[in-house]
Amino acid sequence: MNVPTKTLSLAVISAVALMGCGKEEPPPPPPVQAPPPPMVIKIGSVAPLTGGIAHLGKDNENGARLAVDEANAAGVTIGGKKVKFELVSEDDQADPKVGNTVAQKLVDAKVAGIVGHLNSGTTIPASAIYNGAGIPMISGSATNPALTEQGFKGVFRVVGRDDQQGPAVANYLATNNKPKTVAVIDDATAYGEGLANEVEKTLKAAGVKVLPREKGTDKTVDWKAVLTKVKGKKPDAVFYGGMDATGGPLLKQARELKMTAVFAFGDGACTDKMAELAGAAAEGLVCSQAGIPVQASGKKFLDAYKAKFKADPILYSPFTYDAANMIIAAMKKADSPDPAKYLPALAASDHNGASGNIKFDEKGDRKDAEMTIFTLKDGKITPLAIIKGGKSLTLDEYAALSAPAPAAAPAQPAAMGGMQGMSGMAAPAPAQPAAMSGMQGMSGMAAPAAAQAPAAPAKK
Ligand code: ABU
Repeated sequence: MNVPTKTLSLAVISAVALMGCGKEEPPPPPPVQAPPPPMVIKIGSVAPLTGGIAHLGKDNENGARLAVDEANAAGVTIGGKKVKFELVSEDDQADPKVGNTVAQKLVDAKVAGIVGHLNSGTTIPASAIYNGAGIPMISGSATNPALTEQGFKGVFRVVGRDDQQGPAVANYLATNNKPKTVAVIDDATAYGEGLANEVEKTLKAAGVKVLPREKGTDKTVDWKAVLTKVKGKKPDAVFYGGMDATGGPLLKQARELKMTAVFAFGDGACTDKMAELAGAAAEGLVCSQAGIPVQASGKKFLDAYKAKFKADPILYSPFTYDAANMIIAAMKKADSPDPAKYLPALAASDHNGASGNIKFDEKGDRKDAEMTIFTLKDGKITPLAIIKGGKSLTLDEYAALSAPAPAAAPAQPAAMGGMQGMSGMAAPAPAQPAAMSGMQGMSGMAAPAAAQAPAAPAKK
């Protein structure tokens, strides 16, 4: 570049003149320090995201994702460092073998905690993998008692157990529908068969005749042969242990065969999906869930879920939301994401979540888990009664029980947020007075698991 000699001379003269005046250029400002990157803490979410019950798997994943996103938005500091939670989601396809493969994948990815799996059949074998790796896990939906009977100290669930749910739905059926003979069908999974066993045991104890067990699989959608055999034995009621993807066709085909028996299902088939799959045939279905109904899970949670996912929660997302929040809260309390350090805080949790207050017993089961009995009415599963501590409550009674005392609730709208929408959503079914009167005499039906299950072995 050619610089004119005159211009260059002027610049040199100016510089010398400045030096001569003793003036210096101010030092450049120190470079702005970029904040240190946040510490990333991975939390695993695992459920079937493909296949017949992908809608339930996605619902479970959504609950955990909402909790993680809310924590990141609020900002969390652990061990003096800003943290960013990352949800690592895996699809176990509701298959125990795939479940074990993705469980190992999550361990290899160094997740610090697990929310999952959905099915008892995948959760039970995968729990041994997480236990071996020292990673705590909380299932928001697996109800087979065997999960927490293994003595694994990092294994928890935030729903009730099938040795609570089976007696609850069977006693409801026996008391309100008074069947003389009941057919019991299951899908040959850890969940379906286990729950059917509990129902059969309770019905027999109540003096009800139970027909020899009929079976399908978790893929069966053609039930005609099984139903034709069952119809010939003229049962007054049919209980099915299985999920909604198979229960819907079963109910639809039963009505096509002109079966008039009362049908009763457990939590896996206690969703609005039943009306979608079985149409009008689903009306009058009796079913149970191993926790409070989603309608009772809190306005804050319901609104946040709908805003984020443009859909309503289906079944157990309030429970996976709570599970993820409990893992995060335990890390904060221990001031460490190290599983060995936060596990004691997790085991000692006293968490007021979307699904109510959660404390764990020595096995890792939820203390005093609620059970809810529903009927399918106008295409929606409609809660009839919430069973808590051996008592049967309406939704409004449950809401009143769950609301904090007035003195502790200066901001009532927020405090009551969870329950404000309940009355409208829990319109009593026409049969409710009869149903409830039946339930009232059943104080033993939902005895806490602690009173029913064998003593826990020492935790491994
Ligand atoms: N509890 C309903 C479905 C999940 C399970 O297999 O336990």
